[in-house]
Amino acid sequence: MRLVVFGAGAVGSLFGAHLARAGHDVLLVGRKEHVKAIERDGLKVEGITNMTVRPRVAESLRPGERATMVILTVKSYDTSDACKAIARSMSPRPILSLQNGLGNLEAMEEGLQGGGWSTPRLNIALGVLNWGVTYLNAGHIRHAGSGSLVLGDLSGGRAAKRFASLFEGVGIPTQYNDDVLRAVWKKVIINCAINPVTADHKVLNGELLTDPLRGQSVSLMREALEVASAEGYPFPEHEVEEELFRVLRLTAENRSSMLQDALRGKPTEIEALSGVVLQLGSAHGLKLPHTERIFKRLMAKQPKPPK
Ligand code: KPL
Repeated sequence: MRLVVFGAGAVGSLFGAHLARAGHDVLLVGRKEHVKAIERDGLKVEGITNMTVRPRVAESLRPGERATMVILTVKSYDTSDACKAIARSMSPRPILSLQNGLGNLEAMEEGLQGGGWSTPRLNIALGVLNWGVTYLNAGHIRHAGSGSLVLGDLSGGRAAKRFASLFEGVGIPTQYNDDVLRAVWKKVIINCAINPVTADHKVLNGELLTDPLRGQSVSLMREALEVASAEGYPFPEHEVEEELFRVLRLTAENRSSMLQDALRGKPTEIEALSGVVLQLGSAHGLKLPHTERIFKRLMAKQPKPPK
């Protein structure tokens, strides 16, 4: 199958590698240095997965790009622009978001519509991935741990079922969930509890298993839980706490995506995580002191997203 992975960072490159190894014709769209390194030496994956593969690579999409399906793995703040470029290059087809944060669905619809797709929601599938993957350097990533991959469609759509069978076919265990927005919220809560703490203290995920960072992480989890519940997605606290520690154990040796961005001097996804949680919380009259404090600290440190 001909596949485009748009956003060849750590996650996009890993999915592209698995699909290419299984014989799919993969085009990875990414940044110049990564593209050049892969053209020269192939894409190297180490860790719990080891392989070197040679997918096709490009820095942008050509008009009339042929692809059966598209996997979107750009940072949340690049979603709308990326989707506009995709829609300008090809007619409507299944597109899966494997991204962090809230607001990606709306940004995808805006971008795809802006690029000319008329009812993009029917083509969009959402994915929730709890894997630890690190971008080591150009052409080289580490797969540190695998949690789960949950996919789902929005009302009326069928795209996620096609992605689920694609991934199962290449040996990536995938669950299909009828209420994917609930799964997105659960992941957002987990990311709000892990990513900002690791980026602020420059530590691996596993450091959050012990105090004092464990306490900070649980406080952030509780605040995000309150907001999720006010938004109509209530979760039993013990269930999310168990999931938080399960993800921390499975990805203990991993640098969270936010820490990786912070160390590379890139903008982080703090606005699509704690920032959106704070906005929604304030609309519900909720006080979120831990989230507010860490949001301000990380916003003060980060460069502005490129426009
Ligand atoms: O999603 C992640 C991320 O880093 O963004 C986790 C699951 C926390 C793995 O690090």
